[in-house]
Amino acid sequence: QSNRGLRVGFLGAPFNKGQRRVGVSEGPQAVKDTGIITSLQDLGVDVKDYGDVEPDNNNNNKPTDDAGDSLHLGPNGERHFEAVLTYNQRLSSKVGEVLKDGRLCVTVGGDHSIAIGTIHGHAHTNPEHQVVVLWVDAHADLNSGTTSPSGNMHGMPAAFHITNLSSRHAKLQDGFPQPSLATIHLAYIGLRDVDKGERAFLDQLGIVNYGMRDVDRLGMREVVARCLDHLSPSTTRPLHVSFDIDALDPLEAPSTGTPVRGGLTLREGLVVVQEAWAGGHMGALDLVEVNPHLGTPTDAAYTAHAAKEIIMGALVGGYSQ
Ligand code: 6HN
Ligand code: MN
Ligand code: MN
Ligand code: MN
Repeated sequence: QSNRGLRVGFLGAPFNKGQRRVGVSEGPQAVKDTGIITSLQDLGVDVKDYGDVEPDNNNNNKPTDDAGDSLHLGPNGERHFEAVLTYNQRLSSKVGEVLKDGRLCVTVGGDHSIAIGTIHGHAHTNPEHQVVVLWVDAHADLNSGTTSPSGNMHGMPAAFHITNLSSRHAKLQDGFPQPSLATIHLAYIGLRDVDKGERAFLDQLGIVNYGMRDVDRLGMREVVARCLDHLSPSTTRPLHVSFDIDALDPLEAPSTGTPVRGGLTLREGLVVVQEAWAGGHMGALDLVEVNPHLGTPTDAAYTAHAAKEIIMGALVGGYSQ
């Protein structure tokens, strides 16, 4: 497979209000600082940088639970409910723009609440196509306001897209975000910190999910093969990969807000994205939760490098390994 002809659009989503830690809004710049765009161009990929979708107000990157900063809770205690949704509505349009330009859309976060907008944009740009989603994460991000232990909306984005769950969330006045996925259109890899309410949704709805024990028993090649077989991406079923860097073990990606030990090696993460690449039909990729403020500068650079490797693996497969 040659990279010639591959057209990619890069979007930064420096958004931090889906969680409480400073610095995740600097994720896009940290990943760009790895030289990823030049590296892709060197491999013959046509990359266009669309810049950042700027939040209206990131509070100058102050802690999002700072005293004096109004939380603007949603009807079920979702923190910064309206700020998260209005940002994602703009992000969704921008993702649509990139896709309409005929480019695979890579969105670098920012916290994982940005997947409300990226998946919405992907799903609604081609409404006759059914987007299918591979969610790679230590967490299921399937909470509703009522099941969430934290109120942080980065723990909720998947739930907005599932038709059977979206009614648990309030919407903006104009109905945003409209759900786009049946339960069979989503599969998880890497889970190891799932909340009680999320586990109940996974079980009740029968959502395909492979946790770390499954990876141990089956091996990653088998796990990803089963997920792709289930989702069966095609020309008319574009694949959306939403990759939370905390799917990787904290030894591989220390600079992230909700690290959970016992995670994927970088090699296992690469198996996921390289197999997704090999199958073709990837329409969009999210890479989220890189927080260069956490850990040492060495940790931050190491984490950004892991993010670069994952993105490159998804776009150009085993380009060097
Ligand atoms: N992420 N399940 C926890 C919560 O607060 O809902 C953690 C969510 C983490 C979200 O890592 O994208
Ligand atoms: Mn705030
Ligand atoms: Mn996570
Ligand atoms: Mn996540």
